[in-house]
Amino acid sequence: MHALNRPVFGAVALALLTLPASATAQLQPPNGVVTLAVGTDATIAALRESDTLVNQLTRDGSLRLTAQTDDPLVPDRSHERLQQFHEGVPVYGAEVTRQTARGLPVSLFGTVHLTIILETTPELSADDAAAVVRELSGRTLFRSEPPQLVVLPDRTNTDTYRLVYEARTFTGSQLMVYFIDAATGALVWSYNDLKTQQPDLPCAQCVIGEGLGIKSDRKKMSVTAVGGAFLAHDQLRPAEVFTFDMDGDLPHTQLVLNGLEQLFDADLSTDTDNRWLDGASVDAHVGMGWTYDYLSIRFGRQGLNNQNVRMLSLVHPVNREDLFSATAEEIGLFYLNAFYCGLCGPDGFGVAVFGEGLPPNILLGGQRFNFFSGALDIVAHELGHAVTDFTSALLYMDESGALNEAFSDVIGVGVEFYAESLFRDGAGVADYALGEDVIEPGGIRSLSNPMQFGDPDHYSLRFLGKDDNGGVHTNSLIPGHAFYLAIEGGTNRVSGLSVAGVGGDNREQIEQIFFRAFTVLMTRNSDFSAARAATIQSARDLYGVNSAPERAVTEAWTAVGVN
Ligand SMILES: [Ca+2]
Ligand SMILES: [Ca+2]
Ligand SMILES: [Ca+2]
Ligand SMILES: [Zn+2]
Repeated sequence: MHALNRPVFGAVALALLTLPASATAQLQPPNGVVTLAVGTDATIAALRESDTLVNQLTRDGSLRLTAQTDDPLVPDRSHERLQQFHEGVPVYGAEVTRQTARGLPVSLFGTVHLTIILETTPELSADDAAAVVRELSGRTLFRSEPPQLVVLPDRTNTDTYRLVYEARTFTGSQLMVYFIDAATGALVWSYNDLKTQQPDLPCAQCVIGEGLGIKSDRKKMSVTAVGGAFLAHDQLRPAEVFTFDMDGDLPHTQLVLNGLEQLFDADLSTDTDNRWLDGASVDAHVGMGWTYDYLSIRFGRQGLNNQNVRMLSLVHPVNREDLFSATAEEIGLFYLNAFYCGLCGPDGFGVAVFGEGLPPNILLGGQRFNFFSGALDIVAHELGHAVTDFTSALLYMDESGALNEAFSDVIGVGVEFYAESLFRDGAGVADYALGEDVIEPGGIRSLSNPMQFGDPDHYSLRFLGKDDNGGVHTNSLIPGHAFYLAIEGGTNRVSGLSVAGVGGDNREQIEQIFFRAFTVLMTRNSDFSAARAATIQSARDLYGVNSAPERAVTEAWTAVGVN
């Protein structure tokens, strides 16, 4: 790992030599960590200075191009995503996005580290690190990726670096990301990367009550006829859509998620006369298809990865009758949640799993829990996590994690309004609540009134604890509420500041602004402030400087206290 290219700190001297004095002061903070956030509002000089720095780091091999895409919404624009390396080893979360118009820079966002001094020869081999991970996860059989060497910036002391192995592993209930010290084998940091619909509910909160049965709404679904039966396999859309009925077999479900057992046609949801009666399968299948259509029509995106990767979901991972013999962890994940596991599935391309809910006579906090796939916004939310995984890959922790969740809620709400506008059978009623069709009454979150569920509607009220990866499912309502205000307008409860929204008839403007900012302008470590800057930039790119959508987005972030 030595001398594959110039050490990064060599670039500092280069920058000092060629950048104007004003730029070096700004671009070389004392801890060597440079945050780039320049766009249409920056001076030409500031834009050039950041661009020059990125060019220098690219020339000396510190920044390497990892993705290049033409803008699907703005002609003549293109987007680069660059990853920083230190002596050939990727620097975790150090990434830059650069937007250009016919080769000229328009915006740059991200973070680079200019003063890394770190030996990059590991004491431990990747196999040693894998053994440590096996011990930590307590599993011998699981799906995992080979540990990768990375330079990990300390999350609190931003000028401190460690050489670590990063290893992701699905343990059956958690998608753990471990960072193992490459010298000592010690666990440096870990987090659960399983993107769930909501925080796990401990079963201590379970209460027993009474409820009603499931609803039955008519909708069309794209399936495959095979040997006199019909399978939930959509081959009409450019991306294939599969819905598998796990028939309540949790061990099989977990082995499939781990990649240890295959899925066969026999596992697909099936029906003999093509009149489908299993609501969980029907809603998952149709919801995935509509989410595909929405991404395509609204954003010109070809599926989850923009290359029409297959979409795959599992329903009925458990039986409701087995509730009382299930562990708290199983209840929290496979009954009372939905999740997207980006590493899971027979091919490792990701799987959405929709929880079974509770028997109709059991209430929890006064709410009934139906089959989670029955909520179009939840289906779209989980698939939104896949889009994030394939683009910004927002780190699922703290503010970047809350943005990851907020993006999925924005997609969930967007798909509901899209479906409603088509007047299709079974599209339901669009709203700014999440999960209201299966967690009744009310749902679990509200972008219009976050406080309805005790979530913050202003930055000053954000959760600062460690639970739920730093409150990713509650702080997400701050950007989520900004999204709502930018569309509908209104006055923020806390700040008293008013927003002139673009109006519901123009909702696609705000949807496109957010989608574009989150997928091409933001990076793994983006925080709320970066999201504000990126969405404002996106508004200018799409609708022009000082356009109504730009003003709406700007006012919305200010109203929720994000500057
Ligand atoms: Ca039937
Ligand atoms: Ca609804
Ligand atoms: Ca909803
Ligand atoms: Zn989520």
